[in-house]
Amino acid sequence: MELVKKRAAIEACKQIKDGDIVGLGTGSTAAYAIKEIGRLIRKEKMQLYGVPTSRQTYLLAIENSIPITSLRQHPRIDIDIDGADQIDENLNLIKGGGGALTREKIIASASKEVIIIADESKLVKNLGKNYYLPIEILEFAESFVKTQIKKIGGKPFTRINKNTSELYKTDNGNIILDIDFDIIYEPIKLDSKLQSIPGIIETGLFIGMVDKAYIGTKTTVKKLD
Ligand code: A5P
Repeated sequence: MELVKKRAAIEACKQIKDGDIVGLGTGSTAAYAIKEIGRLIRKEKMQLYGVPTSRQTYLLAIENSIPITSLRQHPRIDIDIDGADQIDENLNLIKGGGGALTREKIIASASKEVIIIADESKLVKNLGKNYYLPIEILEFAESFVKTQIKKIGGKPFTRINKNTSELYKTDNGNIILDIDFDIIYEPIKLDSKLQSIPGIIETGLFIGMVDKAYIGTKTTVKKLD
């Protein structure tokens, strides 16, 4: 599995050009891309700057000698390479398993090209089956948001930090709800319903944002456009 993720990441990194500002995704697959970007800088002498999507990614980028920049300095990112939790046949995604969905969505939206890297277990016919949809919300609004979500057919669970058994907090100081919607047949409709609930900061539905996906299999890397 690790080799499969690594292969997909290395293949995707071939799309990076000298001088690029690169969005750095979060998660175990994106970590392989970050290591490869570090190698491109050190060994291939490419001049690249990274915009991290989480604190965890920021630390990994520093460890791999990637010069860090920000959206303030570079509002337009050339290429974003990130992982996903589920990918449907239209390259719509569920993201947020690692809790970084809000910054990940901002970086993806600010990027000229978005490339998703994953192993083939992430490919699904419909989003939502066997994976709860993460959303980032204000802790203040927790009970209100949960009530509204139940009204539209979801079962929300507040994410707990497994290490501390306390509420899981995002890099932005907010909390995450993981919602069981069963199969999400109409992701666009669901996303707009969720976006209209006050207190929800961002949803893990990434719709129409992805240009390409590199899917690692045991034998090859499939490229989906
Ligand atoms: C982070 O918030 C997520 O969106 C990740 O991109 C996602 O969880 C993928 O992680 P893995 O590559 O570790 O499966």
